[in-house]
Amino acid sequence: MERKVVFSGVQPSGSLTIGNYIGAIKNFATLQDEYDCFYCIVDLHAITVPQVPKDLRKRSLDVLALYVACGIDPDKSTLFMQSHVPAHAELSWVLNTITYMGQLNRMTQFKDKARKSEENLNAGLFTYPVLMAADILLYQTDFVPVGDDQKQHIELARDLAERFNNRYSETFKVPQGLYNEFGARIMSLQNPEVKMSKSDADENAFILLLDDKDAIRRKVKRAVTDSEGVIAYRDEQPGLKNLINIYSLFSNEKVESIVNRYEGVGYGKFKEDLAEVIIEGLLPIQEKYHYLMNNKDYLEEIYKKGADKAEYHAMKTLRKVYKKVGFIPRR
Ligand code: AQP
Repeated sequence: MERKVVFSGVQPSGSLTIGNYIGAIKNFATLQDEYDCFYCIVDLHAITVPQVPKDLRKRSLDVLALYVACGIDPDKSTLFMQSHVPAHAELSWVLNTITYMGQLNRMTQFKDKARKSEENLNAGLFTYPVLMAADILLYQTDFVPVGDDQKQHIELARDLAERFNNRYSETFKVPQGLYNEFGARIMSLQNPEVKMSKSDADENAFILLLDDKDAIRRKVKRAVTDSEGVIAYRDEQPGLKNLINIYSLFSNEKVESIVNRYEGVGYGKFKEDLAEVIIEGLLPIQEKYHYLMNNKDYLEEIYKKGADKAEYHAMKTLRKVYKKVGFIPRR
């Protein structure tokens, strides 16, 4: 029986945060024994906001090393750079022609990013979700493990697959988002109303997977809580609730048990312990990351092999699409 397909990607638009890890990457490794997994470094997406070319190259390799450091086995999963497989951009163009402007206008991520980069409101930022749909649909994907900030984009991918299938006959599998029940949205440490984001201008808002011990301790200490002074897990204390979530996700201890243990203890002690839990959780990832970054030949081998394999599958779909829309085959 054919295995079901999983696709997901991460932008090399900044150093990765514990939000990216908890919401997405942590689950990638757990899926690879059961499914055919494609994990992409979506560099084409990253240039929708200005990037320094040298940094982008470094970060793209960083994301690859972090994928492997977080437990993804390159012999089981396909790891590759999006720009190495031109079919992504090509399918994206075709899908653009069946996407309604109104749909893209409703995308909350576009609205948020447009607000932040008014001077660079480029068309790529607007059509970002169409490229994401192309990424997913090229691999006849069944499941897409992402944080819940991506729900609207997954809906668009489903919608475009159905629209294309209805217009030209069955071509794409209609994918499903795979969201964590718990931890699908880690919030900013400085403003618990917004999600933790690697491109946040305030570096105290996020913890990076590669932050050192001092930075982690400092950022947790400065995390915004409230003046209630009581450790409780409730919506009225959103900063604390987010910290308890992070504690639970790193320690695998149940929320209830954490709250009971810290009953009557001040925020200071809780934050100190939280910092240590995060440090301990990130340590093996950081060690493996540094080891891999000293073995760049190995990383190069992974992304080259990955691109060949990804391209084989992507081209199968793209050839079908080109035929259905009426392009003359080259041979
Ligand atoms: N705060 C978060 N909590 C849970 N999951 C999150 N993800 C991102 N932030 C959180 C998930 O991480 C995966 C990779 O995200 P991305 O790099 O493709 O883009 P993003 O969602 O736009 O993430 P950032 O960190 O906010 O990046 P920037 O600042 O560059 O826009 C996705 O599955 C996402 O859901």
